[in-house]
Amino acid sequence: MGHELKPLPYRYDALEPYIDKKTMEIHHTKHHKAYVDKLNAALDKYDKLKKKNVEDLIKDLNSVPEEIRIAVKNNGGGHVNHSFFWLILKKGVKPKGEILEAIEKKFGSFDKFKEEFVNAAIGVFGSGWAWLVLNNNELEIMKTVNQDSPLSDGKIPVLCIDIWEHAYYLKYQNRRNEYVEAFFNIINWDKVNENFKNVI
Ligand code: MN3
Repeated sequence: MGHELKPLPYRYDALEPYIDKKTMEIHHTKHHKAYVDKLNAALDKYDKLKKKNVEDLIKDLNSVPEEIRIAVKNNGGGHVNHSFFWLILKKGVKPKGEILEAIEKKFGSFDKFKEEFVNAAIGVFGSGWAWLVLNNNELEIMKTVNQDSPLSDGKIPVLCIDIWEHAYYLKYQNRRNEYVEAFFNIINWDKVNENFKNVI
């Protein structure tokens, strides 16, 4: 059985015009699926590890045998990061609730938070992610490279943006800044607030 690619909880065109249907379809059915397939292939001979959920694998990479550790880090990371990312996307939800209060308290204002997050996202060198995480119950903006997950550093994701070119290139080409700006129209703040409240 192994790890599975779950269907998205919305249609591929649900985020138009900010993220186009074709990008979402390829991103989910090709890129995300490839991470799941390669994770399963890496774990094939490891019956005990196969039973662990992917978050637990990524939280404790040292428990993964060295010969498959990089494969699990990259493909397990790809699986866990995308599964998280899909759920924080939705059109037309305004920032709200406890997370908005916590953001305003930590960054001074929502606009200041946005500026810092946008700068982090634009500043990812090559492929990676920008995140809002909880680090010892403190909100923090961070970047990761490749498919590295904050979970491997003991940090809890609240919000993230995929900065791999496959996430935006069809529509935005080299204009990463426009993609990051558009992303602020499709953040599911209900889900982000839920992520936040589940931790604090
Ligand atoms: Mn991606």
